[in-house]
Amino acid sequence: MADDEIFEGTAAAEEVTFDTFGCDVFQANPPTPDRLTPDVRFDLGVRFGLDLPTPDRREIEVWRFDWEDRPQTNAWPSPTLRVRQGQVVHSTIHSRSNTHTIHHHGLNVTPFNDGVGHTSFEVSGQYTYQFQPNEPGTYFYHCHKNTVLHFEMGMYGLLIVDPPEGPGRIYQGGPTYTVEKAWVLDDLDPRWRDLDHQAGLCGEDAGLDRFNPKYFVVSGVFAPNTMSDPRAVVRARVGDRILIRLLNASYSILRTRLGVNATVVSVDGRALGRPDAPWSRPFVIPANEAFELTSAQRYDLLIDANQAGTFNARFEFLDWVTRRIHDNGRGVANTRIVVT
Ligand SMILES: [Cu+2]
Repeated sequence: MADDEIFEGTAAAEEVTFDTFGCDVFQANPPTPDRLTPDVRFDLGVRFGLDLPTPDRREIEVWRFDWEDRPQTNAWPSPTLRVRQGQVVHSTIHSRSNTHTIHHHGLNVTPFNDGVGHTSFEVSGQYTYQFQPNEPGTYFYHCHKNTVLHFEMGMYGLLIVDPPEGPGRIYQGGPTYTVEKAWVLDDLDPRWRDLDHQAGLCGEDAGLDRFNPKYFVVSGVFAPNTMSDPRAVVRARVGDRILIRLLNASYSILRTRLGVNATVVSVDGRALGRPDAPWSRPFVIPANEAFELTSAQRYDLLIDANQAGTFNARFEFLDWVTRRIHDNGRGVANTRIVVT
């Protein structure tokens, strides 16, 4: 199919200007180039209007993705995608109203499949992103249209790439784990819920430089419920080796303290000390020592559960400019690692 057929009726058929890569990007639903038979496939529909109850008895809306071809989770964050190194993956977006994309963050796929509208296209109907992950680790996917807003609104989910043999190892022949937990940290600003999909996209001042989060969340659980909710609390037995996949999906600097020694075995989907990266090696963060992740960063932490006990995990959400804890010091979430 010729390019002008694929993009007929969109900006691509017209004169290419600065706006073509700004606020008037290509909108298209083209066939996937070099399409293969996938080893694994996901169909994700765009969803709006999920109102989550907040601890102060209000509600806050999130946008998200949910399964298109299997029972809905009706949950947030969006479903976790799990694949294996070397698999051909098809991840299809179903975007019924407006345009959106799926960017599989950190996988470095081909530009046509990267889901970054400004360098490829936004999807108004459906498009199948095709890629083949070659580094096991922790990733995430998110909408990359008017990204600052759509990501804050919640259009993201975790993406895990296992080694070829499946879950249980960091990489092929690498360290093992027996218990796994994802901690996905986020902070929500109610004011941003009043903004339109396109807000700020074409140069107008929508106030996207002002971010004052009021709610602080671990894997979909609002603090302070994070101390008891099983989505946040880690449970293990003595002798287990716990893998925590920590993603900073907030717009804060995330300062974390764990009450137990943890070894960082992977950063941003790249395992430390793997055979093809002999210049790197895992490193230990001693108990109660703070470490910081900026937005979109991931640490994979291994913890040896060698004694029974309850170990705290404390997350502080720091303002980028002032480095103070958000919401007048209330921008904190706590949870626990319970070893029995
Ligand atoms: Cu979007």
